[in-house]
Amino acid sequence: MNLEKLAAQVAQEFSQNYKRPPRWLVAAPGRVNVIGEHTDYNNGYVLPMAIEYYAVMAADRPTGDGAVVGIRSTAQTEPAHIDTAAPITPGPPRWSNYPRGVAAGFIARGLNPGGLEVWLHSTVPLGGGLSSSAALEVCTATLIEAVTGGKIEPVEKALLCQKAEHEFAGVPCGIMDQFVSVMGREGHLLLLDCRSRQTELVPMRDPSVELLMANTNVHHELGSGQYARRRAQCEAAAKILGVPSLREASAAALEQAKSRMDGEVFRRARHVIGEIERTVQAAGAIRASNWELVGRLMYASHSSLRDDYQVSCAELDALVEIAQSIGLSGGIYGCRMTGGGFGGCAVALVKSDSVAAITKTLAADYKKKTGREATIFGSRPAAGATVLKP
Ligand code: GAF
Repeated sequence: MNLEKLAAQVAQEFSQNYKRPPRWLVAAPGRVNVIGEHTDYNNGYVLPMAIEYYAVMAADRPTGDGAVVGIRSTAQTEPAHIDTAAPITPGPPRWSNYPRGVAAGFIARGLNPGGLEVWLHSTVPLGGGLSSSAALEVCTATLIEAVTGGKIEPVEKALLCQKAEHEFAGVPCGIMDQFVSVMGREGHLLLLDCRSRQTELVPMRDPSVELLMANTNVHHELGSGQYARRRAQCEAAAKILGVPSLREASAAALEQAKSRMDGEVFRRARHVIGEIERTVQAAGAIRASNWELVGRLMYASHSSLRDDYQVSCAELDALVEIAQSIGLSGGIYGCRMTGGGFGGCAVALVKSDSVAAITKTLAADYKKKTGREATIFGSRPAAGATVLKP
């Protein structure tokens, strides 16, 4: 569903629930990462794009007095109540911690939204590795900007949302998801240097290729501790190598330090160093429309995430294996897991005229291999967060 249609639907849902039209309407997209996985918190490069799946919020002031932001959602049975007149702390329900953390960040900057009635509808699949949580954070931030009239710089806005995830959701994530949800641009991928925080838009408008997402429908969960463990292992490797982060490390230096490192820590670092290199190469290959090279880099990324970083799972591996067996003759250039891992989605670079056939084979073979249903969908590169009303 395109954003205008979705926004009209969410406005209508607000009207049905609150018996008046919304005063504000805002949206923030999810993302798919084309390549550069688990590199953001190592100061490396990432190459994601915003997708045409969004968290949308419709809002108005409450009819009575009060400083509570009440959020009701299509996907959650329990509403969120955030009292903006008192210090905001993490609390139930769990999903409310994303908007809570963002509201706290704005209030700390002197931008208090006051009381609101909010209707939330998100089309970003939850737990699909497509940044449903960053979309929710950035959507909340965009709403508070609209309500207070206090626009903050895009980089600051993304960092505020990342902080909310660290401090309220307890996930020590990097900066990729929030940056692309804020700064995505239609028709472009976002090459983000996570050390300098500089961004470069990489056009992706060739009509002969598309990105397809395939959701394993295995729920991914970053709060489980595996993510934090990987991050700590990378920091341990950097320490042994005597560099501030793995961005400053080379494959040769890592090889030399092998005997001084735990085997698992070595493999984690080998993934990150290789993946940073692959990401830079992929950006160049996309600029040159060298789709075969992009595809090879995506497969290499997946193998490294599966074997060295160990964040894949049997279902993601199954999707990539099926993609490989369909091959270039069937229209697939490359495929890899995307996002944090342990479930969620794979992303494939495919020939546009093969999408229908690929979707059919991928779904059927995935069912045969795993007994599960895959959800397969495409997206063009979308724009970042927007205010749709007023
Ligand atoms: C999750 C995190 F939120 C990102 O910051 C990033 O580290 C990603 O996993 C892995 O590349 O989406």
